Amino acid sequence: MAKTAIVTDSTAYLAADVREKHNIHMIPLQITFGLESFEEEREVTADKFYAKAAGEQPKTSQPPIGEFINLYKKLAVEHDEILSIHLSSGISGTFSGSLQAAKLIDSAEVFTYDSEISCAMQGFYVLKAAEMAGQGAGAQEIVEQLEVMKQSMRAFFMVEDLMHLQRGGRLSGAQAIVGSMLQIKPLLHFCDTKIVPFEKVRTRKRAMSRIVSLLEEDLHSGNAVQATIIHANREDEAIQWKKELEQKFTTVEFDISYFGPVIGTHLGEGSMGLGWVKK
Ligand code: MYR
Repeated sequence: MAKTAIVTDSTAYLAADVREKHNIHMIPLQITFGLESFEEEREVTADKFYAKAAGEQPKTSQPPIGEFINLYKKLAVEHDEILSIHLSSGISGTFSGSLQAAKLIDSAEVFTYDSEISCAMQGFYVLKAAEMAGQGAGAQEIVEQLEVMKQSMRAFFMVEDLMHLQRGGRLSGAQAIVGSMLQIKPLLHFCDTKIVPFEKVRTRKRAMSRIVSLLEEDLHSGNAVQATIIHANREDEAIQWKKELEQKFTTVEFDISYFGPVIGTHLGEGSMGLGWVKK
């Protein structure tokens, strides 16, 4: 039986007790306000972040490579393999940092996995990996299972103001809609590791109902799915949406998660999304 350690970063937004229960190790990305930097989830959490960000524009950065090296070395003492699962390589240098650090470790084999997404959907992969590692699976076997999951992983989200994504340079393929951008709320999704507009939608209500119809389409193809609503400081709205979704889709298991400080910096307060994966 292999002894495999599971590592992720803070943007999976897995609560500390969940990480502890499943032996998941977390490396934080960083948030900078002025000259002060904070480790996400350890020193700055979503509850205080949005109020602070309203007054001062934060910046984000990937974890320093030393963080990966130190953690991998520590885990290598008691594990044969390490599987490090990160937010999409198309929006952050975090995955590339983990890859570089992996090459410097020789006392255990380090596998790195590009989730090609982020937030609760990255968390789906991490929890699956931790479950399999707990049953003695090796990293290669786990990665094969994550690749199967990737085929049914979908997430759509909308922002209140595209300026945050534009300013951070994380919106790709937007040229086509740039002229009318101010009047619309484009539905966004990931394509080939990057965030691109999926469809132009005029209002928040229509964007949310379009997401619901996309989920419905997937259910018609016979998939039993687990789904998560993700919100940027809009908990009441998320709870209300969850109630409506649960009434409409009685076979789907819904959960609520959040866009934490790093992702919230790039999406802005009020953003909302729904992601799902085949069970
Ligand atoms: C860094 O500084 O390396 C972090 C950059 C993070 C960019 C985040 C862009 C928005 C991601 C939206 C994820 C939505 C998942 C459903």
